[in-house]
Amino acid sequence: PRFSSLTSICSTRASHNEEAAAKAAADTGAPTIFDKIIAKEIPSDTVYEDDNVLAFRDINPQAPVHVLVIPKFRDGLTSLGKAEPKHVEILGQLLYVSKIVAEKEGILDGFRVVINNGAEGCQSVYHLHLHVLGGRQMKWPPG
Ligand code: TR5
Repeated sequence: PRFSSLTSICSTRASHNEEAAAKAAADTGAPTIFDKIIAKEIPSDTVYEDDNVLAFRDINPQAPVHVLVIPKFRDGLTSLGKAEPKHVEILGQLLYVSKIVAEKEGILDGFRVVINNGAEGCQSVYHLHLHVLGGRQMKWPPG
């Protein structure tokens, strides 16, 4: 089957519990771990915050700089594939905050913004998020 080894393809997670969680991840619309991060019930290393957007360091960084940029109000945006016209403004804000994050982190001359979408795109958390990656030479094509 197409996704039989999805977890090993997509994940570099250290713990089996997290792997199990990732394997079970599906776009159910259920609350995610990011809700707890937004509510400050789980601590995160915040890089940027405003009324609509939160940016915090990825717990499993894939580059010296690896920051996640998320909308505070998911509003149906479990993934980019769920975007509708009403989301255009927040989508623009998320992209602009990615630039602010790159600037703050000193990587404006070379960085990458990634959105993983769905199982085949290796998405594991169903609350839209932009990965801002940099601080090393990136490679192309990505895996
Ligand atoms: O795989 P996708 O594109 O969905 O990205 C989800 C990202 O969330 C991964 O890069 C994870 O490393 C990251 N992640 C997962 C958790 C987490 C986190 N980043 C910061 N803090 C986190 N906490 C507290 N818990 C997580 N489960």
